[in-house]
Amino acid sequence: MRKGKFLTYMALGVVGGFLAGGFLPELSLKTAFIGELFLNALKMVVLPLIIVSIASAILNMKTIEKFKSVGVRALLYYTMTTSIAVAIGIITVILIKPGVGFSLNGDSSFNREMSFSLKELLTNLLPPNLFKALVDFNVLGIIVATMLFSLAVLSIKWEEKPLLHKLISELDASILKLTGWIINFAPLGIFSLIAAKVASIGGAKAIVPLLISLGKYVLTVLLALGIHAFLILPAIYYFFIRKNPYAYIGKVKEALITAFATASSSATLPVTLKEVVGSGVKKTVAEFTLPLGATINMDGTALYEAVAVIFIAESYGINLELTHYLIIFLTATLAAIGAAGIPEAGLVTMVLVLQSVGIPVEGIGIILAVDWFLDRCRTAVNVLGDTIGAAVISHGLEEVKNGRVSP
Ligand code: DAS
Repeated sequence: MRKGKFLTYMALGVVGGFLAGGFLPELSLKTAFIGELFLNALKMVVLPLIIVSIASAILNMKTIEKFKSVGVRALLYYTMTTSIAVAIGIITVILIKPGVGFSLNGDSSFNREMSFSLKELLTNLLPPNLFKALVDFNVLGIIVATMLFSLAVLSIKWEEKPLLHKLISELDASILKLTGWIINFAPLGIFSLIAAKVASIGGAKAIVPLLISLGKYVLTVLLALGIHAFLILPAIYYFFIRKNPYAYIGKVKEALITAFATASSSATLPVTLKEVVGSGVKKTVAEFTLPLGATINMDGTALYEAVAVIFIAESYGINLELTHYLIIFLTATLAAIGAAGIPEAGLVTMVLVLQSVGIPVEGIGIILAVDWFLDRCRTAVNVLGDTIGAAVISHGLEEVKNGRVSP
């Protein structure tokens, strides 16, 4: 569906959802199954999306040597910055509490007793039964298994095996195509979810409190994204490169604007590549790290998923404990690694984070009204993280090459 039309339909879905939920509550509740269908479609595609997204990122490293020389550095750097982003998000939403005071009715069958044992977490790293890992949504085990299998394929020089290369490339393309179809369904799904949600929380009289709560939520996300984008990432750039980070950000501003306009890190890639290389980052490093980053380095998405999930919990009146925050921290970081660089990918993978702590997935219905806007903001932060990552990794490799630091 064309971008402009999609946006129009999304706006119609949001406005229509509020009006229908406010003034036709019975009908809205009767047609809630349409929204359920949309959520089921998101749940259906989220694991295949995560698997092919990570596999293609690793396989596009071409050789195991490249993985060892640059890939490991990049993965460690991306994990560090994404974890920091999630921490920023969690701290910001805990301090502001945008969802507190606004009560969502509905069956929040929230499992309070959540065990977070480090031992269990580590044993889940290598799932003894892959099918059970998929059924149990063991995100960590699925991601580790995907990485290991992908590295094995990388090590047998898959690029020289046309059949295998074609199979994997086509699989990646088809899952992204399916995800795109589901996202095209979003305006109708959003209409139904918002209408049912507004109807279930009191109809017309609930619209204003919901909009106020959403306003606080948007400000919370923007504040957290702003802290990460304009304080943390520049500080990381300066820490490694000792140059003015804001001068560098000025050189890549076209990529950030394109990311906001397209809501897609992958679609922005050509602009990102041109500007990063134009800023002086080595071409070979940029051509390696930027496509990788566009797929697995999503600081904005990870931060956003943590804030959104905690906001939904607050809106349900769910009091999270430390264990839940730890699980949200981990799954938001991992889910973002699996999100693809396409519009609304963060909405798809957020299903995992909600399910990891037993928060009702239909709670997504209250944030859909503003997700089309926040998707743009988080995509711009994702791309900023990729550009800074490329510069830092390139600088680090130069330092190793010049013998100033040990490899
Ligand atoms: N739109 C995604 C991207 O392209 C981010 C997201 O959906 O969270 O980076």
